[in-house]
Amino acid sequence: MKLYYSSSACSLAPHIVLRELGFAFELIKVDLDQHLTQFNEDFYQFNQKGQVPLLQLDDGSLLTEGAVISQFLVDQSLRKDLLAEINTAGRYEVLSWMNFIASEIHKAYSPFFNESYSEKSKNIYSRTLNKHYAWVDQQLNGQNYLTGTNFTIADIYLFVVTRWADFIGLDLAHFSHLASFMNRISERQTVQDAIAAEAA
Ligand SMILES: N[C@@H](CCC(=O)N[C@@H](CS)C(=O)NCC(=O)O)C(=O)O
Repeated sequence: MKLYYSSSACSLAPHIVLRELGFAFELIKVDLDQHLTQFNEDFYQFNQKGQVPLLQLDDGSLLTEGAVISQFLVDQSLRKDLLAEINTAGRYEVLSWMNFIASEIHKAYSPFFNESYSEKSKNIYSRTLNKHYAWVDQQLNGQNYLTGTNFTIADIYLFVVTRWADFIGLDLAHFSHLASFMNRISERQTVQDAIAAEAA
């Protein structure tokens, strides 16, 4: 398998999932501004959306959308702790989080990485993020992970997008349960290995 990624982008989530599962994979770096892979290939020829993550399977087929790639990867494995089996309540609880993170949190960061947004617009998105994180912080009160005691792909995705708060100067320190969660996830070896590999 090949994972097309950009350093510290949302592609870090399926990257961590690949390491958690112990799958063999190749990382292909993409320059999102130039739309070029590390081999100087036009990235649009692989993904017309021009976005990472993109997963290429050994048979050449392609899969986009990070939240779905993470689900797909776990479903190829025997690990049921990262995402419970189909038709179990636990699975849909995790998927509900995945959808919330993708649609409400992940995309609320996008304006901060786009120069065409005004400061006024960014302030609106800051307030939106604060509102969502206040709710997330409450959910993490008294539990280590989003769904309770079990580490799942939703925790990985939340960790990856919440790292961006530092990059954009969004202060989340007052959300103490969230801060503990971020420390907890950052201590995992797979997370440290993925971040180091992307920084190399
Ligand atoms: N809906 C996509 C969004 C992916 C996305 O936003 N990727 C960003 C990096 S975090 C990207 O490739 N941005 C470049 C672009 O949109 O041109 C997903 O969840 O996988």
